[in-house]
Amino acid sequence: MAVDMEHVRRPARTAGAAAGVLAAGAMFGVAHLAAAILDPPASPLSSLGDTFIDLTPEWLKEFAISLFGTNDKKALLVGMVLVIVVASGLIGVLALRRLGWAQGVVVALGAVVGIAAASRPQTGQLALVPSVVGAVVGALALRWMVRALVRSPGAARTGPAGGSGPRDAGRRVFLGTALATGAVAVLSAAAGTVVAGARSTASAVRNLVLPAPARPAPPVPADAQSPVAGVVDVVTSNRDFYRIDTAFTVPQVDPDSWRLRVHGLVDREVTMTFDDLLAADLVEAYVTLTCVSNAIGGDLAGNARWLGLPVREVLAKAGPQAGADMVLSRSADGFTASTPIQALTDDRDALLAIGMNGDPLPAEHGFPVRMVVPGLYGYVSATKWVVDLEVTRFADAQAYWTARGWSEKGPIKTASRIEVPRTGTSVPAGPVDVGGTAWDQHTGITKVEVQVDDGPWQEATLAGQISIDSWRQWSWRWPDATSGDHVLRVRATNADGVTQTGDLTTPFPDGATGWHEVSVFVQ
Ligand SMILES: Nc1nc2c(c(=O)[nH]1)N[C@H]1C(S)=C(S)[C@@H](COP(=O)(O)O)O[C@H]1N2
Ligand SMILES: [Mo]
Repeated sequence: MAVDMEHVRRPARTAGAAAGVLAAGAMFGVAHLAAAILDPPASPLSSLGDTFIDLTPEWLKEFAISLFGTNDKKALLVGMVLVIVVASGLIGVLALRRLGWAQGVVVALGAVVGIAAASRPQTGQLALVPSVVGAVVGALALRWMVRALVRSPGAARTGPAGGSGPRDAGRRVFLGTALATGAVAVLSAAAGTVVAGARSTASAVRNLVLPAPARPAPPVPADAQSPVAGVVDVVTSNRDFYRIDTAFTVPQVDPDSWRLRVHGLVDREVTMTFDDLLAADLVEAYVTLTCVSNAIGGDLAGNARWLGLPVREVLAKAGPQAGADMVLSRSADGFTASTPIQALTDDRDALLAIGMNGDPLPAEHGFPVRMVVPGLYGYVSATKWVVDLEVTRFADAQAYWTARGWSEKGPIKTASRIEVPRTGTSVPAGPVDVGGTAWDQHTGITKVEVQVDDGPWQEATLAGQISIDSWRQWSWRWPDATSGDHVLRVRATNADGVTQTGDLTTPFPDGATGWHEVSVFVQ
């Protein structure tokens, strides 16, 4: 009897699981297409991903970033798909015994995903609809496939000795329903992607012609690039620029309907349009952005030429009131950063940027408008897709990361790294060229030193300085590397004469400290 049951159930169970997974595919595909038509950010996978990111506890996020780096979103996507496949497979198996319950679970899950979508800041009033429509289609597809399975006498009701004729016929019916469901899943997902792509800001980014700056950036000195081959480009291309944000899918903000609202502790509210920005006197400046999560020697930093309107001019129009000490900037997707008002009103080039290295901001770097503030880590200043500035007080409001325990103030710490030679590589004995990059935005770097093993600190040659807001490259010739294992260490000194500390700390809560070192083998 037991053996018999095994024979009866095993194929049906697999088929049930397959039906569950296919139904989920149809559910997500149809919901994606419906969202692309009604409200693209309401697509279920992206709103699930965004919700997951916002709910992730700090330790898990740190762990994910340490494991996957800037591929954390791809990793999350793979993880979500795996969870959905397993869960829907189980629902499919449940459907073999309790079809009604399984359908109920599908519709309930659709409602939960719909609620997640509707609670995202960038979705509109119809955000619940796509997931619910998808879930209804998924539940119907599940019913259709499971009915075919259960009706096929060979597959579900009789043992292996049962007649092969009816069993094959039943299987064919099931296969037909499964194929049709799979086709619905694939075609609707593909159509949704095409429609969402057509509605994206890609063409707006392409078609935007940037105005000439009223105040161009001074030219890059001819010697700004370290002469050592292999050191990063001193101006980072838009393609190579690191990307860090909480957005699972890149927010699509239409420049024509973009508005920046300035409010809070101000004498008068100000609203700006994108055309207002284009018509303003724009300035251009080289500014190096750095992420607070950057590890010692890490690559979460980039230097670009930004074009934008000084934030202080917009604030001046609104007239900040006495007592305000912070500006809470908010993005279209609900991210917030709390920036000391001082850094936005002094004479530095804190910008509402619309251009990056001569091009409109790429969508993933904040199109159409982002903030760039020299000297502060991105999490407290560099809001992409910015739509709102609230003049307020640190005592009255928290921002996305500060509410999660990161420091309220995020001045960038002096940092330096060795880019050549790379750690773990071997180099020939004799003279070895060493090079890298150091930064202390809005103060500037005036000295870089290198140490071999426990020898004396030796002064490197600084490359030309683009601006005190940009990083600065350096080079040093190791005169006579002798064969064996060696450690090279670097430290920088800023224009205030303060040398970077060698004390090792983690990025949390306000940025890592410590000297970068590389281990090399000299042949
Ligand atoms: N809307 C939005 N803006 C954001 C973030 C974000 O998550 N959402 N992350 C900030 C952080 S932590 C950093 S380091 C910088 C990174 O900017 P980039 O991706 O252009 O390099 O963007 C900042 N601006
Ligand atoms: Mo960051």
